[in-house]
Amino acid sequence: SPVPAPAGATHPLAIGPVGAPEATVDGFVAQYLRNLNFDRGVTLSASTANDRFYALAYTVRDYLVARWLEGVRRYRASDRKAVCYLSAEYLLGRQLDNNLLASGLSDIAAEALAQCGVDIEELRAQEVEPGLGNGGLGRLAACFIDSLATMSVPNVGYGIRYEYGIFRQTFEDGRQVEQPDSWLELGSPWEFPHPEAAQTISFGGSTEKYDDGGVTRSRWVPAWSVQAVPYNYMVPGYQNGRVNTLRLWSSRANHAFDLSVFNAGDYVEAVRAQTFAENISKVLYPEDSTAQGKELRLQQQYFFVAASIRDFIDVVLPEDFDLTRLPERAIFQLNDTHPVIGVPELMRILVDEKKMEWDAAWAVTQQCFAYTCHTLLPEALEVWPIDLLGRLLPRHLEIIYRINEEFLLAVRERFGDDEARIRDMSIISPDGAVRMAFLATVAGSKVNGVAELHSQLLREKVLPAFDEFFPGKFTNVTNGVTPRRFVRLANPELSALITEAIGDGWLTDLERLRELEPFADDADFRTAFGEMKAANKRRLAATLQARDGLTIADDHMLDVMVKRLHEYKRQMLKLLHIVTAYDRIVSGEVEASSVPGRTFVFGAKAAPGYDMAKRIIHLINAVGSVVNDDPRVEGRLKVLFPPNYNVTLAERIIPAADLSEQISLAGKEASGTGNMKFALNGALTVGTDDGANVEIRELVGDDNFFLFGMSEPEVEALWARGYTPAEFAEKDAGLGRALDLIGSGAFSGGDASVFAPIVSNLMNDDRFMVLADYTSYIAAQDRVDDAYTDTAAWQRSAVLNVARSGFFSSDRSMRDYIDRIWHTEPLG
Ligand code: F58
Repeated sequence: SPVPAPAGATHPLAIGPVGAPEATVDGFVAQYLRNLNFDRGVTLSASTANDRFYALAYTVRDYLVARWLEGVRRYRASDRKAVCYLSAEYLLGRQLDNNLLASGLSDIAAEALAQCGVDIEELRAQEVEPGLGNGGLGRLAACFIDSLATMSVPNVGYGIRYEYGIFRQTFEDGRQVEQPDSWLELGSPWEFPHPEAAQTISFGGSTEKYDDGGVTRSRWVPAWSVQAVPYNYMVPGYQNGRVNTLRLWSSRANHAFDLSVFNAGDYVEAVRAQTFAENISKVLYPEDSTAQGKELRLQQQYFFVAASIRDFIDVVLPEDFDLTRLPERAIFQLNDTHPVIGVPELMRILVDEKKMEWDAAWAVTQQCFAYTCHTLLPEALEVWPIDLLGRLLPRHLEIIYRINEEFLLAVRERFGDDEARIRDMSIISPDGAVRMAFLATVAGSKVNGVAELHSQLLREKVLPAFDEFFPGKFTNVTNGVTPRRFVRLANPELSALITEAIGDGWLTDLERLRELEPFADDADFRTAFGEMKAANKRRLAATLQARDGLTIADDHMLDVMVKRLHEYKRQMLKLLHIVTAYDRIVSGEVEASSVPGRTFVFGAKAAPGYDMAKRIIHLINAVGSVVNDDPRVEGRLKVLFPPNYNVTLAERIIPAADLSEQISLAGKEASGTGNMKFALNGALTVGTDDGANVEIRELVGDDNFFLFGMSEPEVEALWARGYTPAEFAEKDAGLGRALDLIGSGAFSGGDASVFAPIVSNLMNDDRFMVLADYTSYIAAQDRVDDAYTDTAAWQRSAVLNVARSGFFSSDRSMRDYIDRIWHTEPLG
């Protein structure tokens, strides 16, 4: 934050931020060399690639800083409401190109570095992406803050600066091995640490009542505390001169605390305490869809949320701000339940510290929070055992009890003493755990799902009693993705084609892609489009060659499934298709030479403790090595599984894809956002009616989408009738053979035991109904093969996918949140 000039400062430069360097090639060169010399302490000729990358990042930063500081100053002088986005994850991806693009410096930087004889490609490769998220949820947060900056909406993204982000995946004998992601090893040029602005965050202890001038009040007497050190990151809008802030917290030992132990003479204990404190922000939990009640996780959640709320109240808002008016200045958006402990924290601040009446505090709190739910899987809904929560945050537990008491009283007033209903709606579950989604729903001014179908199911199936009790509280905001990163940066060729056809402006008004529709019938445009795809495939081929030694054939259709490995996403269904295609060739049912060439690309990390997911990863690799090496296949089918799928790799793979696999069991994928990125890059989707696939299909049209599988009501009906997967294996001979091949050891050197658990799980349990959707999936894939032979028709569909996917910009998502949930305005 900008420090006001000391009283008595008379130099004109001391008043505001110092201006940015001149935005010319010469200006850039000078600043770049200055940074190399003064910041890295090296000359160009003696510099390492890391020095050169750092100096470049610092130079880009230098251009953005003045706008950033000016924006912060203007925001503070205004009385605008800010969006405080609370998210335990931000999956940012590399920053260099994004920041160059946002600041309009891409061409200047390229020319400047060329004049210095520096290879910008080499420097790009130096950047380690901050993988501070698991998957969709974390990437969504990153897209949202990009959009808010681009729309000039005041926003602070709050989160955790994990020292280790999502693990680095390697394969050993086809099995996943996790390595720590030490992304900070060479430093991180984009961050601004502020150790002097650390906050004290307390834990444990007990509560007590005390007499406050005749009023009995409660207060928390914590047992231990840590420091939360803010690290600021700039979030530049796209060429609009706006720069918002992402503030991530890092934990550090509390010096006062240390000292007492030092004085007691226990040096080792003091150091241990320090390590303990620093553990809080040490590592991102890699579970992507199960909520584990781990104490450290709750510590992380409270740590960042408490620091963030305090930061906004004490640092961002003016001193002595009247907190009854907090809703006019802040909306705390809860990205899933991870930050929900912020609800009792704000109550504690208002009631215990600011001595507000409970009802007044509750009115403020309810207006200040809104909650986004990202799942439907019951195992992903967070609950915290009351003993754990009470031990770590005793005062918060008391506050939660009181919130629940008053809420249930209101339920009784409305519905009478309907005990079953009371039990179903209680924030405290019958087995003694705090249901965080319930707490968020009771406290939030709005609750939203992330796609139409998901929001509907959330209302009708997961929280129907709450929907009835709080009419109008539930709403939908369909997810979106930032076109700056996922079209402009990831796919410059497509971007150039679009701009040539419809002019610029579409990058900040993505619905304008509609104007491309007529070009779908323009043969020249389609040819150019095909050349774009081919160029992107070559670029991907070069990346995979250099990165993993993998090769892709030019003339193959690229069929891509990239996302976290989870049974509900059904990578197994994709594998069964591949095994079937392989079986058709080796059994002689089809001639290899008549099979259209296809390369299947997987990217997927499995949660380290998720056994079945890890087995499936092993199976993908095993099928890959057999299929790729079998001469009978004549190279018509190829399976590639580059390890360590991340944002950087996504940016290469998505623009090259022909076919996008979105094949979750209907009713399980909340939205998906990869599905949107593929459609925007001109891949056709083969998908179920699930999550945002439904909206994609509605927009691009049935002719340009390969739909298969049961609908959500059909899934429900089959469950209700009783699902016996083995029956499906009997009915479809192809399915039976594929399962036999896997189960008999054909992909494990004859050792049937390796993959037998997968087959037995499918035959006997199959929670996500892979076998029930197999026949329909294979039929859809046969339609895909047919369609791909008609290049003109395929490309027409691909162009229409691009033209009709403008809705999926995260700018539109932000507009929806702003209009229906946040009621904020841009700061012009
Ligand atoms: C994802 N959730 C949804 N959770 O699965 C996906 O459908 C949706 O598009 C996306 O959110 C954005 O709304 C998701 O990524 C996680 O990674 C959590 C991490 C922390 C533990 C619980 C899951």
